[in-house]
Amino acid sequence: GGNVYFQAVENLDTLIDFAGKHHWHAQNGQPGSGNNKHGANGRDLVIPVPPGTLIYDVDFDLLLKDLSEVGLKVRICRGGRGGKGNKAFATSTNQTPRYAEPGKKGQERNIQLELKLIADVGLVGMPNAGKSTLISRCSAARPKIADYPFTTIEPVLGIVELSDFRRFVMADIPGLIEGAHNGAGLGYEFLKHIERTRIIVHILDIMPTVGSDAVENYYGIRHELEQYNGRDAKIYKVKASRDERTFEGTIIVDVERNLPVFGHQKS
Ligand SMILES: Nc1nc2c(ncn2[C@@H]2O[C@H](COP(=O)(O)OP(=O)(O)OP(=O)(O)O)[C@@H](O)[C@H]2O)c(=O)[nH]1
Ligand SMILES: [Mg+2]
Repeated sequence: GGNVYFQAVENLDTLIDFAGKHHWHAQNGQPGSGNNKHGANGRDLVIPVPPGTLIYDVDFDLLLKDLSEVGLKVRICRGGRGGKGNKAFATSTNQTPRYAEPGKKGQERNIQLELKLIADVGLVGMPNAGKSTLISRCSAARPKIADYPFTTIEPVLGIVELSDFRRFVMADIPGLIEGAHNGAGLGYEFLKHIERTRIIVHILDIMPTVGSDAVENYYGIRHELEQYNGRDAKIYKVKASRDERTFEGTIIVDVERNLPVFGHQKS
């Protein structure tokens, strides 16, 4: 029978098609037959996954492969050997046996997929801060944007083209909430996506909803990131979002004074 592979391909950025349980098998090989025919090989099955997918063997709790780049491929199951043709069973007394071997059974395995996105820049922030809005303005990605928290429930990748033909990949990550590093919300699921981004951009709403404070939110998100994997806080940038200018000075000044780094404001 055929082998089963996973391969990282371009243009896939979620494992959404793999939600729940799936069962794949490669084409069966053909049994051997008379006329000294060895059974035909089954075709291989190659299952495309997004780059950044980690392939685990569930039963052995073992990482088989980190498909961290487009093109990388891992064989997870070997197909069974084809059946031998009748000649293989010939003896001195029986030159043309009427027996040919059926194919051998292929390998079976329980596999789990985990995605850790590969991006240059990861956008983090509280739910509803404006992350999806930003990625939709600077890339062709069109995640849903709405005025309520947890609009984005799956990470989204966008390619940002720069004027000199350089480009980088930006990841819009679902909103983080307090306790995310312990799994609050879908925290852990989301945080793992920024493990491999080179830069983390923190989107901060400086006029958050009543009962929420911008400076507290800023430190809250930083705390989650630090607790999660202790990434250097210095690389965080802050972008103020919302209609900053419409507010009478005080809030902005207050936020600016209380934040260590301040990126550019919306013009
Ligand atoms: N006025 C103003 N509104 C903004 C700005 N950025 C985003 N919004 C609005 O804020 C709301 C939330 O924006 P999203 O981009 O969906 O926020 P998000 O951070 O992706 O939210 P989640 O996916 O829920 O985590 C939407 O109604 C946007 O139109 C901004 O810079 N100024
Ligand atoms: Mg969003």
